[in-house]
Amino acid sequence: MATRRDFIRISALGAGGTAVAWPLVRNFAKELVDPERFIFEGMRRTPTYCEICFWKCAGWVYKNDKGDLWKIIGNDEDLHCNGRFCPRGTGGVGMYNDEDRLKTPLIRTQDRGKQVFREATWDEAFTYIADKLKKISREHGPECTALFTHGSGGKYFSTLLKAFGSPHIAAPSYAQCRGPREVAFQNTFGEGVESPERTDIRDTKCLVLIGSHIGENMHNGQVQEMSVAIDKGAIIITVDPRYSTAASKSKYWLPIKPATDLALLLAWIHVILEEELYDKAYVEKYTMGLDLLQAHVKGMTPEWAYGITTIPPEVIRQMAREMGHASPAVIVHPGRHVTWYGDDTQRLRAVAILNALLGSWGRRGGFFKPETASVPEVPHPAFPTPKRTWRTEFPDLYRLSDSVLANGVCDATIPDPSRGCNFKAWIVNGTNLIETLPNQDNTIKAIEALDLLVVIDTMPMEITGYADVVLPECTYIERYDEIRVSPHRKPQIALRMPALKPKYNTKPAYWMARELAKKMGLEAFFPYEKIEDLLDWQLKQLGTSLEEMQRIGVKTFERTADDLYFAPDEEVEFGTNSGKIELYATAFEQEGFDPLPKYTAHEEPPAGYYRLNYGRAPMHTFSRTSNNPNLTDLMDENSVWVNPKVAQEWGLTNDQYIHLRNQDGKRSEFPIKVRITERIRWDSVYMVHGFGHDQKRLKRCYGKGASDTNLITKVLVDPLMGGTGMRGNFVTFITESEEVKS
Ligand SMILES: Nc1nc2c(c(=O)[nH]1)N[C@H]1C(S)=C(S)[C@@H](COP(=O)(O)OP(=O)(O)OC[C@H]3O[C@@H](n4cnc5c(=O)[nH]c(N)nc54)[C@H](O)[C@@H]3O)O[C@H]1N2
Ligand SMILES: Nc1nc2c(c(=O)[nH]1)N[C@H]1C(S)=C(S)[C@@H](COP(=O)(O)OP(=O)(O)OC[C@H]3O[C@@H](n4cnc5c(=O)[nH]c(N)nc54)[C@H](O)[C@@H]3O)O[C@H]1N2
Ligand code: SF4
Ligand SMILES: [Mo]
Repeated sequence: MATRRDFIRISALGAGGTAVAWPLVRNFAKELVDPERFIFEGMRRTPTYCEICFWKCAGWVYKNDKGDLWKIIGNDEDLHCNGRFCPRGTGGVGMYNDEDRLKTPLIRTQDRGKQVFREATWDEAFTYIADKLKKISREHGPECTALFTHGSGGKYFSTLLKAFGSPHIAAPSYAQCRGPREVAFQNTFGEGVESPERTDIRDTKCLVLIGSHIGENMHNGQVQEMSVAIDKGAIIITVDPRYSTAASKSKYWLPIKPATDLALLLAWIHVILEEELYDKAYVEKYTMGLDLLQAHVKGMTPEWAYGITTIPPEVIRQMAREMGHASPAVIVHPGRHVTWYGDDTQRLRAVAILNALLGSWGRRGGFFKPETASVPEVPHPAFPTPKRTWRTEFPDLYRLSDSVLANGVCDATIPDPSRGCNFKAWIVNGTNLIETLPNQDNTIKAIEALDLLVVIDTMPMEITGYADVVLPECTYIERYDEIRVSPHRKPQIALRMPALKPKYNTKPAYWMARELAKKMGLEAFFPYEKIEDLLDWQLKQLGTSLEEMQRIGVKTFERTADDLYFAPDEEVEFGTNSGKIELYATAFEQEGFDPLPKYTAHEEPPAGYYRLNYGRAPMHTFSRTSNNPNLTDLMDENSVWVNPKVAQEWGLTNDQYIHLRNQDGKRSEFPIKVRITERIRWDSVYMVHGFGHDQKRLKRCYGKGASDTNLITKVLVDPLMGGTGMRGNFVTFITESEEVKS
């Protein structure tokens, strides 16, 4: 059997086609697929999928009689949204209308960190980039180039990078988001949770949310299914140090002491085993390691956990019984942004184990088995084989990671004599790394060491200020993109096409990647002349066509097998080492990690400091929507939530502007408004991520609110897979300051 590390090595290289010249895919349905027909011939409705967040709901863009953008609404056929967009999705109109958008390619002419750029033609910009990349490749090897990407156009730049000879494609959705969850579930069930999550919320009888703040986290389908479940009488248990929107809809709210969840989870496992609340037939048939687990959690009683979590023992027992009674229609939700305290993979392993004991994996009301349509890749020459990967620079670290780490690339960019190669060029597509990666000083240090930073974005975000070349992308409303395929109860595809011509001198990512490829002699990897030809070729092989998809937007296929849930007594081979659900993770043991999760205490805030907690607001997505005219109307700054007891101690009043300073002396760049509320524990403060922008070109949001990233200087890295735990930072209040507003 291939070891995990072999698997990582193979997958990092990617599987290319065979090395022959491929004919161009072209002109299959020329008249039918021309987008100009929609733009100019008065078609009012064009399909899209939303780019405001990564739930990727499919919808319709409507124009008015004059041909101006009117509204964006959900597509009724879409499994991600069921015809309804969230407030951010309908506010997508503002992304198109934002007058602060990037308008033309820019090339840096002066100091980094300051936006001193000259306007350039596309050809100049591409020539500049291609020349630099070729030089870097000659001097250091193509592997010294990395792509950071979060968003649809990433596919095309990934092809370009692989064609160039680099395997270094990193997404912040791994090591800054759901990486630990995927590693934990893969090593328990042999499969990850994926996106959209395979949680069967609509049919669940008991939903346990541990720091998963659905309702503020507006991932559409989940929010809708949670409200269906509530209507059907499901019990919701929310574990959160903050009284979240989800907590307000819950039967039970457990205001846990932050950073102690793993103790609660282990105590729940203890009770479920001790009181025999687990699904015995399921556990016997499908799992391995029960005896070892039983011995492991023997002393981890509710009384033990009480001292750690502050949750009373009788509450811990009662919740375990609620879960046991609902089994197998119970979901201990794995969450999504799970990079909290550095032991996140182990915390998510405890979540996975609980679900396994309750028999919820593969069961109605638990976790279903999703199916995904597969879109054929256009045949192209084989990608060259890279000679090095980022792993060479991190021998023996993060052995369970199966993706390139954004933070790893960042660290390996900072010059270090012990490293064979440092990264020299970054291409950054659709990710505002300055706000996205923790420890901003580190990110900036890495950027300062680069020979080339190319940023593809729609807005003049913080990261564009550090670029050598800025390539302005048109918004998702003005472009085609790859066909959306995502795992769901039924396989489904969705089309995004331009509803309007790109504003200003902006272009889609697929065009940029192909033009750059031409300059670099790599056009064989993009064997089509027009994106419409590629899409039509792909869609025809799925039994549809571009013409049909332009009319219907979303197409649903039947499942290939009736296996949404396990059939009674079904024999199942799980994709783990043992072929069983591994309560005891053998792959962890092989790599020298704890095969069963252990609780270790985390650092506590020093006197006068409070744990910095952060999360989402329903009307914004990260830092990307803070300047959106429609969404700033709904919320234009964040505030810091402070417990009344703490506010009294510090003499804070509601709506007062203060600064925050963290344990390393880092002060928030801008003042933030105080919100005094019982909804946060006395040991923490809370703020919404994505505010406190320091780019003056973002006229609506510049200086509004504070940035959590600014204050996250301490990073708790997960030793198993390199995830960046961000919740180990503490802040205090600065009320006396010349910059305080009121
Ligand atoms: N401090 C802190 N850090 C975090 C988080 C947190 O809560 N707090 N959350 C983490 C999580 S869970 C995640 S998933 C990541 C998210 O990280 P990112 O995806 O980097 O988040 P955004 O800040 O929205 O940055 C997106 C960038 O893409 C640009 N953009 C938007 N649309 C387009 C487009 O169509 N084309 C192109 N080319 N660019 C576009 C935006 O202008 C913006 O610059 O952040 C992680 N980092
Ligand atoms: N509106 C909106 N929705 C979004 C996004 C967005 O930007 N805007 N982003 C999407 C993305 S990419 C992601 S990854 C998800 C993230 O959303 P989730 O995965 O749901 O949540 P997290 O960001 O991990 O956690 C936030 C919650 O954790 C609580 N918390 C903090 N510390 C602790 C602790 O020690 N223990 C416990 N039990 N709870 C704690 C906070 O109080 C808060 O309620 O949201 C998605 N949905
Ligand atoms: S959940 Fe909202 S923002 Fe995200 S893709 Fe769907 S409509 Fe867009
Ligand atoms: Mo995320």
